[in-house]
Amino acid sequence: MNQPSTSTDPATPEVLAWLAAQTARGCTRPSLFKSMLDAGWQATTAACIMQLTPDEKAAFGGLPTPPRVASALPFASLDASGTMVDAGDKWVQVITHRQAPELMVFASLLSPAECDALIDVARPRLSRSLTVDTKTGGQELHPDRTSQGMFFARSENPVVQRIETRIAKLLNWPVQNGEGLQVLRYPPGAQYRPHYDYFDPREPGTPAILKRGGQRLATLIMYLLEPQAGGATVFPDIDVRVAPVRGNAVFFSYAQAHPDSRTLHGGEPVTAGEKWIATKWLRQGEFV
Ligand code: PD2
Ligand code: ZN
Repeated sequence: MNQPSTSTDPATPEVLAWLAAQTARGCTRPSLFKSMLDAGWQATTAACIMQLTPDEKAAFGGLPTPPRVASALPFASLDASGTMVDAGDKWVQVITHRQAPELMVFASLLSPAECDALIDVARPRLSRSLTVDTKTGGQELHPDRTSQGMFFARSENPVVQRIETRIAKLLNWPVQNGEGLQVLRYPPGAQYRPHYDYFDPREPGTPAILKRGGQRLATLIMYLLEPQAGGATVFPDIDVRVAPVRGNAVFFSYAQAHPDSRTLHGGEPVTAGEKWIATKWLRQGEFV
């Protein structure tokens, strides 16, 4: 095909008609792109006319790759439709998205089999949940947290490893900067009163905690088993309530370790059945 040289908008009716005709006769997207390059189009112009997705740009080659800008916070990159995120081994649908703070609810991040696999391994290892004591940097029993819990080591088994790799891709954050998955079981009556997940910089124990990978920057709570009633995750400052639907997950990040982050959140009491979750906290640096 010929490359027109005079038009200001390269996506002329002639080019679009040619693209449509090639597509109709079964030409694949990569070969269409290559034909445009062979015809003398600049790669960036061809990519623009074909409206290549970021994945296509990376896969087709010939395009300058934008420098990887280190992000200060974990974040999920939405596709062009604004509803899906590439998590590597699957695409994940975003069913709620809010800003200030950045908060997303993902549908079916985990499969039922993955939820069951985490529960099965965690169950015999549960004990009454501890809270980090920011006065000393140690762990303490806390009445605000009436669940039972355990921690997986990072990459502890193939299912944990697969989920961690998926989360790293989903949130653009290295696996090494994540704490091990924490699994919590809430029997009827158990709850997690509203709190912040970052470590309070004013507390004397915080410097010791931060030595293991710096501050927490973001939280991903994944629902493994939904209770028959109760157990929503609530964000009182922004009036958000997330239903604990099995397989779904809520993500939020906090640029400041301060209440201005508006990330106060809690788990409402379970009133019937059991709620199980797995939480992944993401740190600034490598968590050791
Ligand atoms: O289970 C919850 O809904 C919940 C609420 C608040 C979990 C956490 N925080 C957490 O794991 O940090
Ligand atoms: Zn929390």
